[in-house]
Amino acid sequence: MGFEQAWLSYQRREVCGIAENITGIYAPLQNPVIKSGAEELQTAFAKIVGTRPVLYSDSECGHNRGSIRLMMKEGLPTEGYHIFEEKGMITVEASDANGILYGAFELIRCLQLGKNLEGINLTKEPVMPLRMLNHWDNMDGSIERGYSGNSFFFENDEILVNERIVTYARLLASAGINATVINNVNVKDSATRLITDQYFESLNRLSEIFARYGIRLFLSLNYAAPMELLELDSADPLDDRVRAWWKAKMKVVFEAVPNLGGFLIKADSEGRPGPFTYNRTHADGANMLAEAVKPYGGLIIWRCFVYNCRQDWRDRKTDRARSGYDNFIGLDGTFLDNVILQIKNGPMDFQVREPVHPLFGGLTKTNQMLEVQIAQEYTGQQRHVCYLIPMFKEILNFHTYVKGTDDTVQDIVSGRTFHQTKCGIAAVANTGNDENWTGHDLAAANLYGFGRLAYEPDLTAEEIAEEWITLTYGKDEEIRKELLFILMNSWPAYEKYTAPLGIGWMVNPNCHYGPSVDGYEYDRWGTYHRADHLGIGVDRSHNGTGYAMLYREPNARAYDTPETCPEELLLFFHHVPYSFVLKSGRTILQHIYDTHFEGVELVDEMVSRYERLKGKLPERIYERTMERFLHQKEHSREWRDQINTYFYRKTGIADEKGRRIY
Ligand code: GCW
Repeated sequence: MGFEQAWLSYQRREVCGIAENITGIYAPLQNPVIKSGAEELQTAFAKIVGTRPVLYSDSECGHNRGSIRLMMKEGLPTEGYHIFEEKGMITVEASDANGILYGAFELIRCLQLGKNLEGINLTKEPVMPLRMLNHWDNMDGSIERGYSGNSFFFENDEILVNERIVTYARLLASAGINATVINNVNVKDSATRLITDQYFESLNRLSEIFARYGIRLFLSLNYAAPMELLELDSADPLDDRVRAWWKAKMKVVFEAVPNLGGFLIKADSEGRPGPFTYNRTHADGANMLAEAVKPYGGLIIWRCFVYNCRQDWRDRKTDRARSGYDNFIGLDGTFLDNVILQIKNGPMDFQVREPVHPLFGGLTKTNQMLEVQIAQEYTGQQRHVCYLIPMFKEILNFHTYVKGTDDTVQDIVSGRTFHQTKCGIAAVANTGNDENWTGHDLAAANLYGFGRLAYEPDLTAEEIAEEWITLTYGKDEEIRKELLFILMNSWPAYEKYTAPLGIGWMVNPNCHYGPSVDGYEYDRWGTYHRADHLGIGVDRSHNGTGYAMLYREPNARAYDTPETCPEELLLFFHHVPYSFVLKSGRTILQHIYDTHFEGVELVDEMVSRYERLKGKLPERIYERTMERFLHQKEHSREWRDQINTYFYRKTGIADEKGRRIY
């Protein structure tokens, strides 16, 4: 067993009486999504309970003890479901097919978790309308920032349609994910041609598999496609020829691939083309495309990750953190209704700690989506364990003060604050063609967790982790306890032994892996820590770049002074002397030393806890995970020592506790 089915790798479990007695599943099987749900239940019962209920293509089974019925019922919330048991019969009802599918997977989850189905009565509805993955897969099979092998969507400029795609769709649906973008936002070469007839047939087949699991296929789009496909000499969004070209193009595309949900666009960012070339705004660009896809119900998801990547490190006025906000805030209210702005969780780039992006709470008249990254580009690249759901929860729970005092990022992207339905959450995916999907076995908790969080953000990070552990490894108290400890301590540990107090980066350029304190310090990417022998940090207060003032009160005021700034973000917002004293009574310098030693100790503790599972987990899985832990152990020491030594050499001040610093 190599966990080819991840958390759907069913094993026999002890189940309650009702589950054992199920012999029939009644459902309107003519609906392909409901059929998937019914078949999933059938397979799960066969493998978990050891019985194989018969499928009947009628949901009207009367009242049949020992049956499950899946039925449509009006009035329930979109993609939600109601499950209940009565006299030995289990009913899953929903107002749409996705709701039924999610209800079926919920029942399977109950089986896997060993829950008693007797008297079950459960109503759920997804909080985020769009629950989406963004793959950064290239058509040559490589994956940008991919840490679990190659793409399973593409190889040699061809689209792959095979069994793995089906398992992929099952995994996503079981976690509640309903949309996916399969190609990299950096659209180049053959990927530009995905909107030509060269690829329609395979795309259509792919989209049909996804559709059976309630997942909508999206593509990343090359903004300059009319030029790169050699059909026009411009991509000016206000040029009538360009607008007509896109309209005609979208007609062809949607006719050929009717299940397509729309497009994701990275424009004017890191060398990608965009409307700036023609002195047009991002609203001009997005709206042109939105008009073209509107007749087909298509969405345009436009990324706000726009900044100057040719900065001069000597320049202290330009602040990359400001750029997303500055580029988009003035456009609020000018986007068409089928445009969604997709905003990274923080203003920089998926660091282990960042403030929440100020566009959340800034924008009030625009559809918005949160972008997080489960590919651990800056958080250990799926070689270090780093369970990110606690971070995502902090982000979702951040108070923006855009409307009253209670309003959070979650309220905005769930559509509650501004009464929107075109919104949600996307994660840069962490999958590849590795046998276990995510390279590190424990990184699958981020994939599963992301979907669960998007559907039910009120679940705690612990609840999600526990669920994932039991689904994956079975019900065993020791496994649950040790893996839960590891997962829940992994993000705090990573934060402790890497860049301190919100400053971020300090990684090797390009690959973004491993410590290099000054790696980006004199580079063009706008990512500086400004450390000298006296102090460290970037002044983003009103005296500095003014970034802190982009937030609504009371956030702006709190961020603006070192004394009131949340300490975990202190160096992000302020340049302070090493002697600055934190609430703990420690100086910044001592805090850096201490946390770096603590981080490594925590890793050691995680590893020794994992060792206790030897003999309990399947050997191959135990060994391959252990291999990664051993690397993390060594590599966390490298981080600790490089960072501690750097600051020791800058300051000449020794560790109060006399520990070894090189
Ligand atoms: O910082 C960057 C990553 C790039 C990525 C980019 C983005 C897809 O290092 O690899 O490009 O973020 O989000 O567009």
